[in-house]
This record gives sequence, structure tokens and C-alpha cells, in this order.
Amino acid sequence: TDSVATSLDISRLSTQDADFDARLEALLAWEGVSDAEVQSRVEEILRGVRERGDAALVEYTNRFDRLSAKGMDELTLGAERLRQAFEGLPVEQREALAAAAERVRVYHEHQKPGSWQYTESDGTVLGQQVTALDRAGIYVPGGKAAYPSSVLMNAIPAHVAGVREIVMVVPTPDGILNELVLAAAHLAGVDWVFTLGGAQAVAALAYGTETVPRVDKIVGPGNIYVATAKRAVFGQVGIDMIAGPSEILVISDGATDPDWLAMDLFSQAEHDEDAQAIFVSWDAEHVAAVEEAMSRLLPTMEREPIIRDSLAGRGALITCRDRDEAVALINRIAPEHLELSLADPEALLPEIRHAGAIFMGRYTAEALGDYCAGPNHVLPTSGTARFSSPLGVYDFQKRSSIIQCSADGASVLGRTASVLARGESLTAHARSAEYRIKD
Ligand code: HSO
Ligand code: ZN
Repeated sequence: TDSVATSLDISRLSTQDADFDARLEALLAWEGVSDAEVQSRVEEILRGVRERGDAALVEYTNRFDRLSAKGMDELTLGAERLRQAFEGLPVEQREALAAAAERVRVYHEHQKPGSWQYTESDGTVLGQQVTALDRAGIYVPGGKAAYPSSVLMNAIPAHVAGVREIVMVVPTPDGILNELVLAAAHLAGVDWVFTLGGAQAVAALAYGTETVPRVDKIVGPGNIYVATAKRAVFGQVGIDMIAGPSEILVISDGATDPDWLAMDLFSQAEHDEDAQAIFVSWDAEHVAAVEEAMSRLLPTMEREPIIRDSLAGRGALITCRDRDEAVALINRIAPEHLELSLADPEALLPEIRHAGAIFMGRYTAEALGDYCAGPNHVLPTSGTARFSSPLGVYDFQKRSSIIQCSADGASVLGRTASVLARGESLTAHARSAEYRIKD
């Protein structure tokens, strides 16, 4: 079996190795690409759409997606067309999509924060009012990364948040429409779809054109042109995180079927060559068994070349000393997806401080969460789980503070405000407060 074991190209690490830290850091390193050439092309496209609106949109789209549209009407799909896409699906797909959408909706309903207020003894009321964005824009990539599940994950939280209008853009290179993507848009409550992509689609959402309504926030993944354009329009509009490649970290206690674990690792690796799959266990024989399963199963995979590149480039099998070392590794890596393939994941949970989504126990494959468990699959990547959270209802809402002073309250606050205002030499502030002081 020696030749089988060595046929898998993947980093093998042990926390005992002298060079462990350096090798782990090298594996985790991810440079968000920033390219001057791309930057200047994106700026030109943004300017074109800002200055010439629909005409520029049609022109860029015809050029980049090889279309021959004469106007924006040919690049616009309304609610009726989305409904048709849904109704045209084979019943099995229709039901699966609807089941997933419903579970995602119910989960996100739980996230809805309430407005709150409290009344002080003098009658002054203080509080916070939560409101939804008026309009959200969702970018859906075309081609091999056009995931209907991602349409649900981006649009449903917006819908649950109470966003009034949801606008989606999706490129259709060579005019090819993805009916599943349109059906998902229908289920998720999308109002309009424009078949636009790239920086021109981001520009349309950010600035608005004669046809495309200007949105308040743009979410959704995209290629380097889309990411660069989103960064450039940030400030004009809100944006979500700029996602890096997808990652999974699987921890096992030695009792999970190695074939299951191998396939869980492959399920992330198959997303793209830059995706990262890492396996950790304190049971060295188990690590070897997972490696054997990976070698044996890899040739059976449809996306074998992608998985192979991903594992060779950024994958790792790590043997550690014990559970405590495994927990320290988790918190250091701050993975996007964490699988705790253990008998007692609850025991570990309180110690997990940084992870986008935590999959508890042997039965909870990440794939279930990717599609239909309910939580969002748009998660912080590249260690950003240290400071950010899954996409959620809260990303489509904002808060206003509420202050309502009673006459007595204004009199008491007036004294404090007056002193501070005079300290800042702002006498209009001071006098405005002083008018309300009762003597
Ligand atoms: N694992 C991906 C989401 C996805 N998986 C979509 C399948 N389709 C990023 O979290
Ligand atoms: Zn996935």
C-alpha cells in the first residue's frame, strides 16, 4: 500500500515538527489579489456606466458576454419570467429547492433583532429602532460557480429583513440562462433580474441607470473584476465581505468512517483549485486511514483534477498531540467551516472562539449546511472569522437611535450638556440646551 499512500500529493504535518509553525503559516497565507491592470480597467468601466448608463451597460455586456442586445429590455427578467423558470423545473428539483428555501427562511426568521426602548424615572424614553434597507443588490456569478443555493443564501436574509426591493444581476455568457438560478431567485423573493455581470453590473447597482435601480448595498461573490469594483464603490453603497477561497477544517476523534471524512474534505476541495481542506486528529493511525481513503477515492471523483490541485496546493493532514492542541489549532486557523467529527462535540464547543460555521458530530456533513440545514453558507474566509460573522438578516438592516426627553429630563440633561458645550466653546449648543433648563 506504500505506492497508494504516496500517490496523494498533500502536506503532512505534525505539531511536534520543528518547522510546524512556519509550514502552517505558509499553507494559510492567502493574498487577496490586487492588480493595477485590473484596477484601471474596472475604473474605466465604472466611469462608463456612471456617465452613459444603459448605453454603456449594453455595450460592455455585448462585448464581454458575446451578446447582441439592442437595449436593456433584452437584459431584463421580471417576476413572471422567474416564476416560469421555477414551474419549468423537474418536480424533484422544484421540491428540493423549495424545501431548502423554507428551512433557510425559518432559520433566518430567528435572527431578526427587535427594536427596543426603556423609560427613565423622569419620563425620558431611549431606544433603538431597526429598519431594513430599501433596496439590496445581489451579484450571482455566471459559469461554473453559478450556484442556485447561493441565490437562496444571499436573497432570503434580505427578504426576511424586510428589504423592499431585491435586485439580482447574473452574467449570461453567450446568452445561456441558468434556469435553476432563476427558479431560486423566484423562491427567494427577488423582484428583478438583470443579465449583467462583471464590473459593469456592480456599477449599475451602485449608481443606477435608466433601467437598473440604484441599490443601498451589494452582496454576493464574484471574480477579481467584481471584487475590485465592489471595493471601489464602497461608500456610495454598502458591500458585504470580499470572500477568499472556501475552506474546511475537519477534526476527528478516530471513530468516524475515514471514507466519510475523505469525502467531506473533497466537498470543499472540489469548489476550486485554491480551496483549502485540512484534516486534524490526535490519532496518528486515523490520519493514515483518512489519507488511504483519500488516495483510494480521489480517482473516482468527477472533479478529480480540481480536488488534486487544491489538496496539493493548500491541503494538509495534521497530527496533533491531544484535544487541547486541536482546539488551539482551530482558534488559530479560524476556519470558514469547522467539522467536529467527534463523539461529544458539545464538550468542545465552548472552547471554539473563531469559526464561521460549526458542524457538530459525525452526521453533520458540511454539504448539508451548504444546501439546506438552514444557516447561511456565506461565511467569513481566510481567518476573518476572528472578527466577522456569517451573512445574515442583520446585514440588510440598520439601527436608528431614539431619544425623547421629557420636560424634566431635558432640564437635567441641559445642565450637563451646557457645561460640556461651553468646554468645547460651542455656545449655540450651550444655549440650545440652557433654554430647556427649568429654574
Ligand atoms: N461551500 C460553499 C457553498 C456552496 N457549496 C454552494 C455548494 N454550493 C461556500 O461556503
Ligand atoms: Zn460547498
